[in-house]
Amino acid sequence: MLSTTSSQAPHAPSLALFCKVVDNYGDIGICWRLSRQLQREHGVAVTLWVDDLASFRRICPEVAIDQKTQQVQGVTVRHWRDQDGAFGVADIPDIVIEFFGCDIPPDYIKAMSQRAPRPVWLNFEGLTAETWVEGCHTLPSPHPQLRLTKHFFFPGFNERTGGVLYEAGLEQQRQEFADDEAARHAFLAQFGVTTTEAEAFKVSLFCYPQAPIADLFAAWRDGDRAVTCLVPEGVATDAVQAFLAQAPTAGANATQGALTVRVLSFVPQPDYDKLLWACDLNFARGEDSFVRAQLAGKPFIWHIYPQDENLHHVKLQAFLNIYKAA
Ligand code: TRH
Repeated sequence: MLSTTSSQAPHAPSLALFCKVVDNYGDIGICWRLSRQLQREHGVAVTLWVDDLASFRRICPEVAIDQKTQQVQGVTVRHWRDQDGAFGVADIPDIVIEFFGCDIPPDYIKAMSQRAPRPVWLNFEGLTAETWVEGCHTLPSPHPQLRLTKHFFFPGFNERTGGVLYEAGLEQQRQEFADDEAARHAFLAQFGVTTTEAEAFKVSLFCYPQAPIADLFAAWRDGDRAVTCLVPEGVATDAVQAFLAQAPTAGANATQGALTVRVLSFVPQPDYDKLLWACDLNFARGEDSFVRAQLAGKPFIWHIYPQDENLHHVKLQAFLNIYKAA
């Protein structure tokens, strides 16, 4: 596990984390979570290089999308515009992490090779429960020309992997929230959730566009239990729009039969945990929401990201194997 004891390093190590947003919010979601945790709990001076500030802003509204460099919650955020740029050894921190094999600028790598001591260089890979990662976690990958070695870091679900991100104090916060009905109601009320809606069976719905949501809505609508379904803006838009008979923008809501659907604005990342904690059932999708849904301790449905040649079936089965055994 990456985490849990809170300590301030006597000599704060410095670290640069490079994040390329390939799609959606998982890339920046994981990098932002890791950055904050390293800074808060381990006293690391973190610089987060990210190429897509607009996506970042959706999960962290403090981010300004027009700034080259900014401070956000103790983390230095730099807009990673391209592979150009001249770097010297003074620009290189103690640790460099590239997320998911994103190529960091060549001149930066050259400066890394000239620094004494050379930085620790990690490639932070994607999360999977497949067993092959256990043999690959921490493997070295020497640079073909320079005196530099990159090591693989594979997150995972056991001690032979790098674990998952899990903040100190998270369980206590979750428990306090669970014990505080007024706090839960106030949290939901900010999205317009009424007392009646809050007393129904509450579901958060974060899925990919392929999910058969129209059928799911029809089943809930015709069921005999009141259901409140909370959907972040931009998720399952066709089915939500059809149900609401209006644009699925934040605040839009409608009730048909036993089902109320309500669209929420995207919430800042720490509030996404609260949303999971406040609901009775959660639908999660990419790596990060999938882990957070588990940490929430509530029943969840994983709408795993569909991949070519049904590769996601292998990933899903690998997870089910360890989940059933646990
Ligand atoms: O956005 P995702 O679908 O991202 C995924 C993953 O990156 C996956 O690896 C990749 O293959 C796939 O895209 C293409 O789902 P994920 O990983 O759950 O990330 C969502 C992030 O957004 C997570 O950090 C939680 C955060 N979030 C908020 O902060 N506020 C919100 O309101 C919501 C709904 C999510």
